[in-house]
Amino acid sequence: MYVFELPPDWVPGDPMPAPNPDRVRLSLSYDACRLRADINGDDKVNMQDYSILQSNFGKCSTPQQPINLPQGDVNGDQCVTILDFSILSSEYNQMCSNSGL
Ligand SMILES: [Ca+2]
Ligand SMILES: [Ca+2]
Repeated sequence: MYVFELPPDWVPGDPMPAPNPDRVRLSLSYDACRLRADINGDDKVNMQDYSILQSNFGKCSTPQQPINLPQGDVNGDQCVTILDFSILSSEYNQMCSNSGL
């Protein structure tokens, strides 16, 4: 997420200043450290996520049963395949922390 800071002498009613590259800073937010393969949403990629993916492996969305991230579709193609497993493998044992960035 980018944050645009206003000049210190700007007052409400003034036209919005053009973005000044010196005043743009990168702000790390919760979303910036979100793990793609965190299937159950606990900010960690571990055996629990693996189990969910494994139990749905090979399934694709049907009108009756959609397949999304909570079922293990990490890359969003509506099927649980080796592609999802490879993303999970690359993030395995990682965790997302809000502090200390
Ligand atoms: Ca998880
Ligand atoms: Ca998928």
